[in-house]
Amino acid sequence: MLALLLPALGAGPSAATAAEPSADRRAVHGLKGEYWTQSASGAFDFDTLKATAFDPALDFDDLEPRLRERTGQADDVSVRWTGRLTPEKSGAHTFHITGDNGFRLWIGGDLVIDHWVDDWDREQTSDPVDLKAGQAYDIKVEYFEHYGGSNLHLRWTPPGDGAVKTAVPQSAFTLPDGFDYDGATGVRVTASGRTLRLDFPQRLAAPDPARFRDHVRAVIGGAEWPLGTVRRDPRDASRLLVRLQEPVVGQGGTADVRYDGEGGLAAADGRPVGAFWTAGDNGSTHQLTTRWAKDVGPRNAHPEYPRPQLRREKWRNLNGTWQFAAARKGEAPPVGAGRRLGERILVPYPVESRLSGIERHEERMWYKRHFTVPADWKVRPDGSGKRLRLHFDAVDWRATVYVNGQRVAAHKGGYDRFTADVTDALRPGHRQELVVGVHDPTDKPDGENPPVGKQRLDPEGIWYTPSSGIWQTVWMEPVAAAHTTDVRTTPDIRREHVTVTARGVPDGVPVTAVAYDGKREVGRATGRGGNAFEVPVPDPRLWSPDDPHLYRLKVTVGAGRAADRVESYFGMREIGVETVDGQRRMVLNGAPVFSMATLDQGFWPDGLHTAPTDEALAYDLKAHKRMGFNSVRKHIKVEPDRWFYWADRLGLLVWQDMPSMRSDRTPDAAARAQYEREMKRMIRQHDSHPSVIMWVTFNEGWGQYDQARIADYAKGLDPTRLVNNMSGHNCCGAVDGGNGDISDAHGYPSPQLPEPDGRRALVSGEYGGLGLAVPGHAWPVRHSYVGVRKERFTDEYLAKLKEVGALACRGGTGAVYTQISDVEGELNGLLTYDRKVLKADAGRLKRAHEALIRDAGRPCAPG
Ligand SMILES: [Ca+2]
Ligand SMILES: [Ca+2]
Ligand SMILES: [Ca+2]
Repeated sequence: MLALLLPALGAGPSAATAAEPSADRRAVHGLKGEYWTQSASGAFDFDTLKATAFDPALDFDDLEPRLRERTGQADDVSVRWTGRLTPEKSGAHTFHITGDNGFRLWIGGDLVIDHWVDDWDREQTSDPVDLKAGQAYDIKVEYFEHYGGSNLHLRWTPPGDGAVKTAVPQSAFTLPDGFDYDGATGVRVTASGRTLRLDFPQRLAAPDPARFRDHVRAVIGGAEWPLGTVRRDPRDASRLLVRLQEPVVGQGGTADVRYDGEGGLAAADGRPVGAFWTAGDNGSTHQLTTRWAKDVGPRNAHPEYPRPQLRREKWRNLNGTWQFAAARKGEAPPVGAGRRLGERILVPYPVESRLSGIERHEERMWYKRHFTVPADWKVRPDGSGKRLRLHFDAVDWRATVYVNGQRVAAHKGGYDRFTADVTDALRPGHRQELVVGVHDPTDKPDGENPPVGKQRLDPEGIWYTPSSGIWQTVWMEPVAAAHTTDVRTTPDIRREHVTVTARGVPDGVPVTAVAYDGKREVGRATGRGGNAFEVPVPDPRLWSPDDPHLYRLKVTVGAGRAADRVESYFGMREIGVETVDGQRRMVLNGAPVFSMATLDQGFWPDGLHTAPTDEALAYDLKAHKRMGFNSVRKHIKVEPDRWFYWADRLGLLVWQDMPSMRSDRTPDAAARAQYEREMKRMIRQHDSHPSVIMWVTFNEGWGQYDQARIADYAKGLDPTRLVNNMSGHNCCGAVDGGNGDISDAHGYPSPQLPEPDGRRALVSGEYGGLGLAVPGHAWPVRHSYVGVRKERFTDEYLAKLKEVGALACRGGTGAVYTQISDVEGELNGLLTYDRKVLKADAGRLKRAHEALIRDAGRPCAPG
């Protein structure tokens, strides 16, 4: 029914509301801008006046479009803004300007900032200027743009304790005498994100909606927005309401509105309203949500078995609703029946996420719940039965765990599983109390500088909202006293066996491993304790992206009824670097392979670090396959085991980054030691996945130190995989450790390759970054490498892929397109942040990727 009603709202001019004289003109807030060209490049003068226009305030991130529109050129332009400034408070006001390029400011005729200098983005601050509340002062700002980018921001710090520096608001400005303006003065996207409100200084005649709409453009959050019906506000004749066809996401940004004066808009007295170009706020509170969010609830919060490579029959998931409270440093743990916590959180969604139900940042917090141990688990502290192990698959960053008031675990590291044997803390016949304390400093200036990846307390551009606290599954299981904590499997395709190590098994205890292809047993062997032994896999069916074949592995520790029985899986594959046709190349199972990946950051609009569901977790990987990628680079984040399980099953080659520390700080000794501990744990936890082919130990110099030693350390921990010591060693002050198996350069938008060193294989570890905002599915733009039009997106993508192909002929053996999905205000995904829109033609990409992967394995044609 709604669809039928909507056109009626925008029906043509109404005769019922007669035009009234515009006697009640409102005061117009804003400034008069004169746009001039200069007499010569570098003259920085006011030579020829090209246009006079209304500007609501001086808070321009990008002046280029306005300069071009108003003067015909975007360089060698000067602007003079004049008007009146009326402060709300009396006292000393300090003014601040940053700009690209020069500027100066007069208040009440006095020159208070003079920076007529050809530089950029160097803030200038005035001496305090004494102003009286309610009194209007003349204000004049002059500005010149030389070349390149251009921006200007006028801010002030009003008097009073606790006053903060803010943009001088539009409400403080009024137009100078003699400058008449009849266009929109106020612009706002309303809370629903569905309506654009335009306020005018006079009453309007009812507009002709279709005609007006054809002559007005709105760029909201950096994206051209599709406009729906237009009507005059029935309650305010000086206001237009424009329906937005897609909802605007409420994450800041501005609405920029232009009208060319040809759309028939007129004041109530019939005088036409002239062209205008103005801007205002995004007041939307609408948020992006994935299709999976509706499936999430206390009984459906990642219920799947969380450790696919070490399965036991009995287990219990402890995700769901927990008690929650913010915590203070040094606070005693809230143990005991009298200490209920005031809030509820849905585990395992990070506290900042909407799915958690809390949706705010906390640096310190308490989690609490109770659990019971099933009687048939036969858990007994006296040695006659099983032990109970409690698993936290990831808690960012420092966690302390109490069971019935007894401290059972303390762990630092935000991306790895930790486990406690809690048997001795259990109370017989009672429900058990579980309390978890968390401290997560993220990138706090005086914090511990842990590995954080892209998390920032003050997110902007390529840095995103942090995830704190429990963010992966919490669960428990009964185990035999002698049991394995981790089954490591290392395939050897030449000697046709898999090496099995049952970590954690006490010395001398027998360990039997049997490998199956489907139901058919292919080999078995027995070892002892935690020592490696070989299980034959004759004539193996090799694992590859084209045929991700997995073998099952059953492992028995000990014998008889007390034995520990687990099931795992492995893939038979080999990765290396060899010389092929004179070039160092990545080689999979003895044949050259071109590793074509996306940059995959694993952020979600509703769950942040935690995918809403397991289906969502698999979705991005399936999207890779659908588009013909054979690889994925998991960028400075470590996913749950189930993500690797999906990569193993679907057939993707994983480049796994170590999450970096802060990019703007050299880590101290403690932070370095912690980085190495967390890297070791990452490698050990994921060193049996056939999908993982590469460890990336640093990225673009972020938190870098001892590059060569760290790469060697990773290689020593896992000699069967490749090590990339510095992805993007050509970028941003990064230092190439010179070692490892891979040499990696970044380029935007075109891919680049490092110079060959005759030893390492060359990759383009990041390229692309084609930006496209899809209205209704995007945050306002905060960062974009290159803007691309929607209808050109696939062509532009394929043009860059062609360059990847050309580099493959010069020795390129892998490439990583930035990126699989938009993340917050970084809109360069193939998918939107909510995963609802694929920007490219999947079929064309698939064909092109398959051709590249096929041809890159062959010698290149000369030329
Ligand atoms: Ca400039
Ligand atoms: Ca320019
Ligand atoms: Ca965090």
